[in-house]
This record gives sequence, C-alpha cells and structure tokens, in this order.
Amino acid sequence: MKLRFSLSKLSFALTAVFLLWIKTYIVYKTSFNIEIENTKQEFILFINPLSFLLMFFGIGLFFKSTKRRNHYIVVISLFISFVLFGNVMFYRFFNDFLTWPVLFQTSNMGELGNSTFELFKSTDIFMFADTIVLTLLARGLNKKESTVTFTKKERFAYCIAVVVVFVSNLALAETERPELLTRTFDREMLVKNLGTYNYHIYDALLQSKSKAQRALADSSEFVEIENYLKANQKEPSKELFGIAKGKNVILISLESMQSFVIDRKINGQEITPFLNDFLKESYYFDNFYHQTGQGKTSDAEFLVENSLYPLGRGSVFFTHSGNEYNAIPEILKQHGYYTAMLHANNKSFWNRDIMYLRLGFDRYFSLTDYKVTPENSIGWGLKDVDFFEQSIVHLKSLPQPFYTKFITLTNHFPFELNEEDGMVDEYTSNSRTLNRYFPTVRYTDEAVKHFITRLKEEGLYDNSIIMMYGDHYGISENHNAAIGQYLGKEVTPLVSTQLQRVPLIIHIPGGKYKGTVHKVSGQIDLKPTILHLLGIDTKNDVHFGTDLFSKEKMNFTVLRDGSFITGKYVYTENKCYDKKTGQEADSKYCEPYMEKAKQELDYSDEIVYGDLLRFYEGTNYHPEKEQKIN
Ligand code: GP9
Ligand code: MN
Repeated sequence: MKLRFSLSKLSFALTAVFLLWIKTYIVYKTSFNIEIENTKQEFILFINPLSFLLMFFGIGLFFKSTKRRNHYIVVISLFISFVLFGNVMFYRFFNDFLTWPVLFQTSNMGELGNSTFELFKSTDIFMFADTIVLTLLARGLNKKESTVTFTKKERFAYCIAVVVVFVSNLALAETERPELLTRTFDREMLVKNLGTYNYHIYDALLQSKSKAQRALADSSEFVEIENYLKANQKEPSKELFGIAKGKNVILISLESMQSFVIDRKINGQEITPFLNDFLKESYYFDNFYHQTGQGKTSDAEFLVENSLYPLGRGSVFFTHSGNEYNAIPEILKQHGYYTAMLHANNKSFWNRDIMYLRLGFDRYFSLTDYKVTPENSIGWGLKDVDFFEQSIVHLKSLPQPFYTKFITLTNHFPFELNEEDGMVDEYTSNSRTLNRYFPTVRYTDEAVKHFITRLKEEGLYDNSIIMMYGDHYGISENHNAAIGQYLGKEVTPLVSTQLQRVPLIIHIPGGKYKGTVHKVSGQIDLKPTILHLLGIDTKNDVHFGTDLFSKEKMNFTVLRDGSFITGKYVYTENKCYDKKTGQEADSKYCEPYMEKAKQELDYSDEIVYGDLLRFYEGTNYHPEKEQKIN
C-alpha cells in the first residue's frame, strides 16, 4: 500500500524518466552506430540510461515544494535533452562520442559554421518533444496547489533503488565486457555498456585524474621511458643522413586526404593526377597510417612535430598546451632555422596560437594574414589555390633556411566546392559525403600543383625538401557501405583499418631520390626522418617514431585506438587479421606485438599527462611568458 502511495507521488518524475529513457534508446538506435552482437548487449544498451536518469530526476525528491520540484524536473529534462542532442550533433560530425576536453573546445565548436548547419536535420525537433509534453503536464499539475513531500524513508528507499539499478547494469556489463573501465580508449564500448550519461560522468572523473597525474609525476618515470626509447632506437640510413642539410623544409598537411584516392579514377578521370606524377619523382610511402584521435588535424601536427602520440581523448593541443616539449621547431632553431606555420583559419582554432608558441614556431600566418573574401572562400574558408598563392609572399619574406608547415582546408567535410572548381564528377552512392569527396580531393591536387609551380618560379623548389602527408581520414566508418561500393569490396574491420592509410610523399631535390616504400609506418615517424635528412642527430631526443629510411625500421605502426598493423597482420577490435587472405587469423600471430603497441601508447600518454619532458635535460627552449606569436 505504502509503496503504491510513494509511486503515485513520484508519477511526474517517473514520467520524465520514462520519456527520456525511451528517447535515449531511440537516439542510440537511430543516431549512433553502436554494434550489437547479441540480445544481452541489446538489453544492456536498453537499460543503460536508466540509473543516471533515476538519480538525476530523483534529486527532485529533496524539494519541499511540489511546484519547485516539477520545475526542476522540466529544467533537468531540457538540460539532458540538450546533452543528448549535442552528442548526436558531435557524432554526426566526428563519428565519435563527446568527451569533456573536446566539449570545452568551444572556439572550435563555434567555428564549425557551415558544417554545423549541414548537420541539422528537420526531425531533430522531435528530440525535445518530451520536454514539451512535460512542460504542459507541469503547468496542469501546478494549477492544483497540492503539496507532496517525501519522508526520509521514502528518499532512502529511492536511493537504494537507484543503486540497485546502477550496480545491476554495471555487473551485467562486466560479464559482457570484462575490464570495461580500464580500456578507456574504446568509447563506443563504454557508451554501449554504461550509457551515454554515465559515460560523461566517468569521463569527468578521468579528466580530474589526468590533472592529478601531472602533480604526482616525477623524474623516475621519465628515466624508465627514456631507457625504453633508447633501447628501441634504430640506426639512421647512411645514404640519406644529412642529404638535405641546410635546406628549407616545406611540409604540407593535406586535409582529409586518404591513400585510397591515389592512382585511382572516378568515371575514368584521375582523382589526383598531379600527386600521381609528383610521387614518381619522390619517395612515396603507400603503407603510411594516420594516428590521430579526437584532435584531428591538430593531432596530426602533434605527431609530426613531437613524435609523441596524441591522446585517447580530447585534443592534446587543448588539454596540454602548457607542457614542456622538444618539438622540431625548437630543435631547428638551434640549427639556424626560421620556423613558420601557414594556415588561413582563425588563429585560435585547435588552440594553435598557444600551442605553436609552445612548440617553438617563430611566426604563425593565420586568417588575418590572408585576404579572405566571399569570392575566394568556400566551406571552411579560403580556397586552397588562393591559400597557396597568397602564402608565396609570406614564404618569400622568411629568412632562409626555413622550416614551414602549410595546412590545406578545402577538402574538409562537408566537401563543398564551387561549380567552376569541379574537375571530376561526383560519385553516385547513397553517401552524399563520399560523392562530394572526390571533386574536392581533385581540387586540392590542383592547388598543390599550383603551389609547386609557384615554388619553381620563385626559385624555392630546388633548395627545399617538400613533404606532404594526409592528416586523417575524410570518410568515416559511417560511409563504409558507399566506400565499399566504390572499392568494389566489402569494408571489413581489416579493410576499415587499412583505409586509415594516408599519403606521404617526400621530395628531395636532386632527381635521384625516389621510389615507393612499402614499409608499414605512421605519422609518428616523421620527426626523426626530417631531422636525419637535415643531418641532425637524434640519439638524445625523445621520440617514439623511427627514421623511415632506416634499414632497421620495423614493419609496425600503432593507431590511436590501439589497433596495429604489421607486415602481414592487422590487429583491430581485439581480433587478428591476415592481410593476404583478408580473413581472421589465429591471435598468436598478433600477440608478439600486443605488448609493444600498448607500451608505446601508455608511455607516450605518461609523458603527456605527467608533463615529463620538463625532466628532459635537452629541453632548452623556454618561451618567455610575455612573448606572443604573431
Ligand atoms: C581547421 C582545420 C580543420 O583549422 O585544421 O580541422 P579538422 O576538423 O580537420 O581537425
Ligand atoms: Mn583535418
């Protein structure tokens, strides 16, 4: 009797819980791509929003006034609906779940601009339907001036119920997924088992843990890692060490460029005709992987400049811009180089202005250094051809030798292009994203061609090494069906991992330095490669990569999600695959590398979270506090 009485008092709160619960489940099924293998997993997914919702709405029990309690319930419902909606938007764009550090990158979120607009769907309005219903209900209820309060006992019973629901959820999840809470780089697994709301709380705990980690770290951790890295160092290539000594360095980060477009056609037309020719007079790496996480372009930059892995969550450019580093610009400064970044976007995007200063760049040519008009922009901003053309003036103004990095922008989701810039057809599939990807890739190819022509005209081509790399994927797993249609094969987890290959082209003047390198490698390897080409010794440097030209370079690279690739095998989603047969292989073939893959990521994370490079004796560039990058 008593229980029934309490339940009826709770009816408004429980209605709110029920509506949000069902809504969350519908959103799981319609907006996220959560792989479900059996009924138990489906059941966990179904119940997982419940504990959090019961807890949050349950706080209402402590309100004495019914009116205020109902008010609280409506506000909380609206708030949680926004959180859910934010997750949906984020997922549409990044194919990933939100994390706290990313959420606070508001400057980025604000500037998604056109992309954000593209992400809205008219049906999104239904995401707030339950809040509207609740508001109307609350109005009705509030007219009746009755006061309902809860006794201590009732509150206690409610708390017990919440704990029981939560613990049952967790226990069920543990049977399905042991070590759930320690394998944190798999966000999908966490959301699948804990639910999107509990996951946010868990993520917040992780965030505070990472803050504490710096405070607790000491130099002995660093010594251990240094020893590991020294033991794994490889001899640089004798033929190529110092081959570009004193030369300028021009790095080009090719936005969203994946390797699968190289040497391929769309309706009989080459997608990257210029790059296809250029790579023939250069070194081309066809098994080169991006290793980025949520920080996308900025993660790729972090990898290149530091030969450290980005983080499993958030963008390290944001979360750890205060750390001590020993990046390429800092090192090159000691060898007489002037260092500059060129990218026609708002300087604070990805926290670049702060981070570039940390990494030791002398100059950052950003949005305000370019003439950007509606005529010369599309999508995210200045079109690549105009970007390169306008950059030439800046480049010419730099003292030589210089080290520079250019970041292209046009080939960025949602892959918009003016009609007159279209040089190949769009593809025809049910993925509008993939369809539009090809013409924008083709456009960037043309822009790079223009840049190279201009470098030649300005006499900068022959005294510079030019390196181009794809920063990260452009086509996410959401489009696997369409990409499978284009490639003419099913996109299995193995294929999906191999699709993380991005082009790497290294052009060294002289005509004789060329060839295709098949060795498995990643962005982590660029720092030692660049330094060695310039004749700079790296024996005492802290880096996880290996010189790409070293004869001893292992056929191995690890991706940020813990997947790894060797000469013959691919390990992903806890399964080992044979590259040749395309089939799952016995896990014993991948086992020898598992420890190394984990060790690499763990050690690198330790360095970043603990800010361990502050214990590195070679770090001798300390930017003054008042110094500002232009
Ligand atoms: C923005 C550009 C694109 O400045 O680097 O960022 P992304 O979304 O690819 O990380
Ligand atoms: Mn990018």
